[in-house]
Amino acid sequence: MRLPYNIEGKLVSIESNNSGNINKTYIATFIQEGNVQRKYLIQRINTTVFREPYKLMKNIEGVTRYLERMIRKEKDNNHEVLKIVKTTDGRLLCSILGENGSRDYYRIYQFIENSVSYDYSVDPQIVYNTGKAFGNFQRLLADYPMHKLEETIKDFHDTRKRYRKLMEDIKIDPRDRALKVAREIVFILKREDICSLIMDELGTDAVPLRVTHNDTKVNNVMMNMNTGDYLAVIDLDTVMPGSMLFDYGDGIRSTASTTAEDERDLTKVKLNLELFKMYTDGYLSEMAPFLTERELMLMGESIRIITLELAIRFLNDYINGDTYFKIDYEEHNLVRARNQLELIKDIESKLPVIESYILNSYEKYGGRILRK
Ligand code: GN1
Ligand code: MG
Repeated sequence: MRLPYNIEGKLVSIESNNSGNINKTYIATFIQEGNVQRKYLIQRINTTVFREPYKLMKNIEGVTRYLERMIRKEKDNNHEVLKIVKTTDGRLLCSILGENGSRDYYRIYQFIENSVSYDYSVDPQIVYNTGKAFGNFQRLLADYPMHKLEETIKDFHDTRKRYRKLMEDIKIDPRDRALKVAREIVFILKREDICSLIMDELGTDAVPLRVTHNDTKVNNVMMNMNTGDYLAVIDLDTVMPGSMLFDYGDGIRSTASTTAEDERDLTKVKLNLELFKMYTDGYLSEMAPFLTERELMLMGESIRIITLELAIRFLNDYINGDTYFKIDYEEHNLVRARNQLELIKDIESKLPVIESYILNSYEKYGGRILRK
């Protein structure tokens, strides 16, 4: 297969990369002039999940251009922005006829040099900088014209709808799996009320719509492998208007858990409070001055809400026969769901500590509401 790109030099290798639950990623290495090695990220977009890939790429182009301008304006020489490589005829994507007659959509990004991403890290500096990277991303995009953004996945973080969909699909139970997960379903049923906590106010002055990332996993920040600082936020497919609460909560869920989200040994699954604190400090060092009082008050709960949302999504996919997330084995989605439910238990037991730390950190980083 030949992709219509003018990349200088000689292709020396293409490797498949298994991170990410949705798109398929390859890393291509070229030898260019002066014997310099350059890497490129080739991704096939999952069009079952992202139905309108051109609109998605338009979002990414708009946001990355804007971020570049902001970084230059702030004279920030330490951080970078994801760079799209266009096709020979200037397009953001190329489409190719796939094996079964369907269209496959590919895009290429420049690999960010001297960078590394972590699926898991207990290094306080890395965790602090992960929170800072996502806080910085939100702060820089605060005035981005939101109307220009397409909704790449409708109702992506609508926890209420995610809950309702699970309940509907349980009734249909296409793979006869619901009985087996009765305990998990009851656990979720008991927490129905928190599913509307953010959603009921989203779009009001209290919980405003902001330009958000919506997939703030630890591995979506490329870190500088020499300094440990963040280099760039990646995986911009879900950049849409949303709440900062889902971004913050998801950042903690993914960065401060003591295990990967598919660890089977549930006795190991906990929220690491030290890492929670580092992430919170990093995030608030960028965003504290801009938060509303209600946002601040909901930050602790947001961690529980987004973890519940993920548990719901994984369990729903298991019940439906694993049609959304990539799986490596038969019960992968069930393992993920159980892991997230276990994490919720630990988050709940620590909520008072979590909430009081958020207020301390907020004051430390110049938040003003509490001093009124
Ligand atoms: C998916 O593909 P990846 O790993 O970046 C998912 C996120 C989930 C995450 C859970 C578009 O992200 O919402 O939080 O898996 N992305 C989409 O690991 O559904
Ligand atoms: Mg990702």
